[in-house]
Formats: sequence, structure tokens, C-alpha cells
Amino acid sequence: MTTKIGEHRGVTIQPGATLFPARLDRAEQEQLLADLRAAIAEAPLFRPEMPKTGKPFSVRMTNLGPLGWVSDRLGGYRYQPTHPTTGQPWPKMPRLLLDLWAEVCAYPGPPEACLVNFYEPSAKMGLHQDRDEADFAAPILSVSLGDSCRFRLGGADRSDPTRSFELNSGDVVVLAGPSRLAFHGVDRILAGTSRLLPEGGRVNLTLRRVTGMG
Ligand code: MD6
Ligand code: FE
Repeated sequence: MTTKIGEHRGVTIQPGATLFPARLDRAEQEQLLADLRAAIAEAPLFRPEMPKTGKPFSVRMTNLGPLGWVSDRLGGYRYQPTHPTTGQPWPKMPRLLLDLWAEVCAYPGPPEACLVNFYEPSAKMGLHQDRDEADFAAPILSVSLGDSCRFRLGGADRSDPTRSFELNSGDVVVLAGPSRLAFHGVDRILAGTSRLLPEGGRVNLTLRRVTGMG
């Protein structure tokens, strides 16, 4: 099935999970990357830790918008309005991302958090659900930049069957409805597949609604 949104065609991967291949063109990707570099200068990438064990993540993160997702050994997974080391508010979300959310996500309010994940070529992300948000009626929108990755998507139970597919620079994925709580992860980065980041690696942005609409 394909869903046409404006000039952009989405491919249904499974109910509620839609891929918009190359949704951002090269100029948009470069603009977004420039915005991210400016944001990271203010809100440096940090390495989160698993709750309780303190095991470091292989990705480094920062956030944009009123709230940001953080995790450390003592506090666990949570959203907070400030950067964990600078104590400053997160940089604002670029207009391009707010517009993208409004175009692609049928949700009555703006995103409140944009989690920025930076993957070195050796980094990966284990199979997980995103469930630290109050309202699962709101989709999560993901944008990929830089090197491609092999992305894995399953169902609402960890033991459900999974499928994997490539995500390339400029691709957008929306997890909504029956896929909002689908398990997903990044098996590996396909190093050297993009020249967008001269230093290599992959950036993934996830836009989230954290609180409900009341
Ligand atoms: C990544 N993405 O693509 C990791 N989460 O690097 C996610 O964890 C994710 O792509 C929620 C919704 C869409 C996603
Ligand atoms: Fe996720």
C-alpha cells in the first residue's frame, strides 16, 4: 500500500509503520546537518548509560526542543528540560522538523522532543520500544542522515517476528497506531555509504510528543 502525502509517497512496511524514502532532498539534509552542528556546539553529544547497570550506550546523543530524553545509571530513562552536563535548556527544534511533523503526523500538537542519536560506524541500537511518553496516540517520526543502516522492526512483543530493511540518508519513518509500540533497533551501520558527513557515521533524529494533549 502507498500513502500519498503532498508530493511524497509513503510505503507501508506493516500496519502503522510508514517509510518515506528520500523524503528530504540533499539540500534539506545539508541544511538540517548545519542546524545540528550548531545545536551540538551548544548542547554537546553525551553518552547515556543503561539504568541500574550503568553500561554505556554505543551511540552518543543530544536533544532539541522543550524536552530531551536522557538516561543514566541512577535516574534511568526520562525526559528533562535541560542538558545533563551543561544544565542549559535544549536548543530549539529547526522549523524544517516542525513542518515535517505537521505534514506527516496526523497529531493535533507539535513534537516536544527531538532525540539526536550519533552512530560511529561500530555503534548499534538494541531492539527496544519507545514507551517513556505519556500518549501513545502520538506517532514517532524518525529522520536518517549520513551512512545507511540496517534497521530492524518487529511487533509489540519482543518475541514477535522481525524484518529488516535499509534506511538511507534523507529517509523518514513514522511509527504510529498499531506500530507505535513495535520493537525496533539498528543492527549495523553501513560505513562509507554516504558523503553527507565527511567524518562518516550516521545521525538519526526522532521527534516525539512527550506529554498528552490534556
Ligand atoms: C535509529 N530509531 O534509527 C533508531 N524510535 O537510529 C529509533 O529508535 C526509532 O526509528 C522510534 C521511532 C522510530 C525510530
Ligand atoms: Fe526507538
